[in-house]
Amino acid sequence: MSEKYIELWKSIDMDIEKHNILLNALGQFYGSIYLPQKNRPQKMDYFNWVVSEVHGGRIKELNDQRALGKKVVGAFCVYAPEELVFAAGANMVGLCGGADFSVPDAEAVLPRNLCPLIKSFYGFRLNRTCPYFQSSDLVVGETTCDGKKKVYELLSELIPTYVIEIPHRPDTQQGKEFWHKEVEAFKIKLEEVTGNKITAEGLKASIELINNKRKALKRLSDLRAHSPSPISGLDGLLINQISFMDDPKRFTEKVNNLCDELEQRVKDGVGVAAKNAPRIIVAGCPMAVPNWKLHSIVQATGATIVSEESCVGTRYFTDLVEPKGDSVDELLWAIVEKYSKIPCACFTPNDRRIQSIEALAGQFKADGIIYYTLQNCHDYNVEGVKVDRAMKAKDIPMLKIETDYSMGDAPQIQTRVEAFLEIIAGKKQA
Ligand code: BJ8
Repeated sequence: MSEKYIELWKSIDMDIEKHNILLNALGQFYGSIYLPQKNRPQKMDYFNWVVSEVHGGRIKELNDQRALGKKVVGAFCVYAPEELVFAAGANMVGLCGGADFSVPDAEAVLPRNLCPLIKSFYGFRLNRTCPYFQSSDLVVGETTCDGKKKVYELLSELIPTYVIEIPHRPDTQQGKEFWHKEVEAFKIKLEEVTGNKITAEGLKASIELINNKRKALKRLSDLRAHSPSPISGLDGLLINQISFMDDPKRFTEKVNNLCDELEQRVKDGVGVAAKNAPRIIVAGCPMAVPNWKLHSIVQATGATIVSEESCVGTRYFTDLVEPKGDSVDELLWAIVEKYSKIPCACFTPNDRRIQSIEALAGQFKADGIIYYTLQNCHDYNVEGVKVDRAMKAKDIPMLKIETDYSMGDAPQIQTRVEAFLEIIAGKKQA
């Protein structure tokens, strides 16, 4: 791939040499984790292809459209209202923030004791190895956690950055009104950047586009709830990750094609793990590409991850925007309603999230929860205390893992996961 796209990468000012090192490492990592999986659905071929072209074909597609005037908005968080971005005639992509590769560059500037996701994305912009960053005309950030909001100040020195202020008590009328003003201001910003007016008709169409994507992901999620699960946790995670990079219309169609195949597997009783394999839900911080660390460790033990209670997972697709009303303002309110239901740990209080984990544990017949926190993520780490209490009350075993993107602690995590699975096995026998 490196030769084929070299001119493209030069045109978006990438560090070609460093990027080659990243691409080689990524290819090997993917090959060693994903390709040896047995009994993968045939329709995963498309998603393998997307990964192989994630720094090539998709970047060409975005830049070909940019040449025709279509802007690219890069984002980090599921609170960035993508319906508005598409209604403004732009593309939206998730920016790289899931790899250890860029962390040393970030640590040359930022404090080391910061969340790896933040260091990763800042490092990717600094070292110019993320083609999505390099293709973005605007980056949209949000005031969720303190680390992110302070790093956006530094990021704005490197790339045009717009920050949406997120109220942390969205259930109050005050919070909703505040959010509505922020969404309205973002709409004006998008119109300014793209030169396109957002109309009610355009917004309705983009709401439908993104709702369809969320519905397809929900359909996939519901299929994973079957026992045995017809698809592996690694593949489920990969599709959730790709949802932030691929063209939404094409992606939706491909996920639905995959779901057709999985429905047949369910009818035939075909699964990817042993029938009695422990069923695990991972709850916590999002896992951006290529963060496959925990899933690969858990899967190697023979257990199945059946769901991710995460923004790269259920928090992204559970609720839809209800396209109520015919004016732009009514539709903006519909967006506020939907987005304020996403239970990020930056909200306080955040009981909706605990209720959602309890409900998922029931729906997915989970044998246990692995509570996943990135190092120095105070919001998810502290909220883990309440989640732990709630799981204890329901007699659902929970293991807390706090980690970063390096593989240094992988053997310890594996040992802890194995011990956790023994507890689950003992409980099942009792
Ligand atoms: S809505 S989870 S995508 S903020 S892991 S950077 S919170 S210190 S990513 Fe998130 Fe939006 Fe919330 Fe979802 Fe900070 Fe924690 Fe790091 Fe995090």
